[in-house]
Amino acid sequence: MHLRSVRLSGVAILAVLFLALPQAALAHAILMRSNPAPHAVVSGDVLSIELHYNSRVDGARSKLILTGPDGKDADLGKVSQPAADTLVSTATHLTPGEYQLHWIALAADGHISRGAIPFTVK
Ligand SMILES: [Cu+2]
Repeated sequence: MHLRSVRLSGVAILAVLFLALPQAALAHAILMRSNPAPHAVVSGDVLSIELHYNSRVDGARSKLILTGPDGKDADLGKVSQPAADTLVSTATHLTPGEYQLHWIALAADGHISRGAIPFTVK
């Protein structure tokens, strides 16, 4: 029983690899680096947000949402693109506390990916 499940998971891993490879070739958007970096501590009430992906992203169909210390979500609105693989925005009126920057990005291959960056305003 144990051997059988090990073999099954080996097959499952191969299946995942075969499914994942063509998608990687189609450039699904993966976040490479960001400002703020995850778990960064920043100061001031204005923050420049910059997200760099591994592929082209569609800024008009991507979204940045900031969850504040009060737990409320704020859509950061228009996202600009100084480069095809970059999303840029600005958060204002920040008060000290814990934040989560949620991003939703539409890649050139039509796939949507998402993530969250926790950071602190001191
Ligand atoms: Cu993809």
